[in-house]
Amino acid sequence: MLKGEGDIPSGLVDPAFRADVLAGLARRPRAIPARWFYDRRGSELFEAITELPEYYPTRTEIGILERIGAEVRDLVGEGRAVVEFGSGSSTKTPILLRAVAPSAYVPIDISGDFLRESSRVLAAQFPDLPVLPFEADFMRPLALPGAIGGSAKLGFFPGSTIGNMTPLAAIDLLRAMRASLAEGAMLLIGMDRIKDAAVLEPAYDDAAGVTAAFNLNLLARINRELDGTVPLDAFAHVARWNDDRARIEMHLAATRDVDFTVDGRPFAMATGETIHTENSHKYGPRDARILLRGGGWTPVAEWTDPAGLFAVILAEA
Ligand code: AVJ
Repeated sequence: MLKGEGDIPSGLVDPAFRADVLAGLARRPRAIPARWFYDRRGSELFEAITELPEYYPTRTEIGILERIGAEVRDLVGEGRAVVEFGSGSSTKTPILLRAVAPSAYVPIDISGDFLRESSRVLAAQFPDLPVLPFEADFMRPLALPGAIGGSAKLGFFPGSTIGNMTPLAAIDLLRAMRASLAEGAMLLIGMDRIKDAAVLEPAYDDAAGVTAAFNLNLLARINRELDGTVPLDAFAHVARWNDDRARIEMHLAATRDVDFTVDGRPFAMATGETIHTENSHKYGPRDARILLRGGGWTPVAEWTDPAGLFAVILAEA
């Protein structure tokens, strides 16, 4: 096939995806950022992951949010502008918006398509709430829309998304959020807790193979969008707890010696060699508070589920 004749014309491929994949496959250890999991199929597979019996974080965090609404409202007061980092979850966001009766809702996402779609759904559910989607990279400090200028902000960063970042990057992000939300801001953040590897590993390597399919879909995306020849049957999903760094790591491990090309460039991997595709850092109670303080936030309250699997923390700037 000639370049550009695939189902996605090469002109529409995100140049940052190409750059990250080519650089990530060339470096040692090989690694591709987890954000590239989420094409259409990857997003569907992630939705399926959140419903797996082994994957406790989503249902546990929703349970906590449903329980703490009145307490959060008492601590943050009504009428703040809720600023969500990410385009919002159809289940978690409405729980918070109903609890704190905000003056406006501002979802921030780098992907305009997801943002517009989820904003439309939310605006229909909350007809009296100004919904102001903001297309931007929230990893950097940003100037929020002038329309919400006056009201104090409540940042919302659920899902343990912060766990995808190394502690250094997580602290940079927390500082950027503090700068974006400004004086008097508060932040409600979800963080997954450290627990037994016997619970963590199955959550990232489920019996039905959905997480394996999610991981391997990255290779399918590379083949489709970057004119790749990666043989998917030469790779296995690996999820392992790295105790030293307190994180689950996902890798794609070559099950035989394999050669392939991506965007015309040749790569060779030996049996057992891996591509590191995701980190999911976990934080104990003190770890989480130190991380927040490192990012310029003072924890004011925290909640967990009865088993202590997951934490939702409220902090102030
Ligand atoms: C969306 C980053 C929170 O780390 O648990 C789930 C992604 N990867 N299963 C997580 C994920 C594999 C998830 N986050």
